[in-house]
Amino acid sequence: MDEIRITDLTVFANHGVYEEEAVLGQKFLVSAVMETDIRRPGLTDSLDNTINYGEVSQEITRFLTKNRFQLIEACAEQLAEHLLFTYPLIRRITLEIKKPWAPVHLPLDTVSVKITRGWHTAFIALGSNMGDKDAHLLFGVDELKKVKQIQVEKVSSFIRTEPYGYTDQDVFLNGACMIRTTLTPEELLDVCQHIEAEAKRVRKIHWGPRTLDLDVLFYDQEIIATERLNVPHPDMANRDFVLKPMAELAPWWGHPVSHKTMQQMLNELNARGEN
Ligand code: A4P
Ligand code: MG
Repeated sequence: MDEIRITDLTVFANHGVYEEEAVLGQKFLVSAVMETDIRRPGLTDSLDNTINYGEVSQEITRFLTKNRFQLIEACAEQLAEHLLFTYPLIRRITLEIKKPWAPVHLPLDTVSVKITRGWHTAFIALGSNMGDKDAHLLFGVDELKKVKQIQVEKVSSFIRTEPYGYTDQDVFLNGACMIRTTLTPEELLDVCQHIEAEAKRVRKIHWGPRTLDLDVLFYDQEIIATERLNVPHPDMANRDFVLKPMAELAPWWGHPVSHKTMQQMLNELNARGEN
């Protein structure tokens, strides 16, 4: 990916754990490597198509002088997020914040933190088989939209599907959405579970117990297997209620393990069904 770089921008600000640092202030050096597509501004020679590094430098200065943090870790984390939200053309940013002459009573040059943050593409499955299923799925999408770190890019059609697995239950309404997020996979799961809990609470009042199911289907091309999280969501090769919405949203999307596209996986499942 192409890069625009700002190196060692000096900002005088008041971050630090010690009272003296807050009162006296000190110098911070900020470097940013912004990953962005330079092809278009390169060909058009127009500032409208790119990230204005002068503006970004002003914004970094404004952000670091307006806010006060104890840790340079917090400075970096929150500045990175702020820049990603403010400049949509930044896909990924590596930020380094150096503190020259940090007060540790030893002769060091600088201490610094360096982080890389960016936008990730993820897919969330939506499912409901109780009460006003349409309303439940729409509630799920609306709640995802409310999260600052999530941009819902596409929502599939909602389709009626026969229950899979435990079949002695009502038909499902299923769908999926494609999102852009700065959240980690675990944080995204937390959001999904929080929304499920909210939906449950709402339903207790209006439509009885349960059910909104939000599953993380994909997170970029990552393969995750932890106690809490399995991504890509296992068993999707056998589930048309996952593959149909996925093939509608992103038929070209590749499964990171099998390397088959969503359209291919759906075709194969349909072919098996016809045998
Ligand atoms: N978990 C692990 N990986 C993930 C992930 N990628 N996304 C863990 C979300 N959660 C993940 O989930 C149980 C646990 O899975 C969580 O604690 C989480 O840490 P849950 O939502 O509490 O329960 P669940 O979804 O009912 O269970 P499970 O095992 O995930 O069931 P499935 O596989 O999701 O199946 N038939 C049709 N037609 N349509 C459906 O939507 N859904 C199910 C549920 C069965 N049959 C269906 C449908
Ligand atoms: Mg689930």
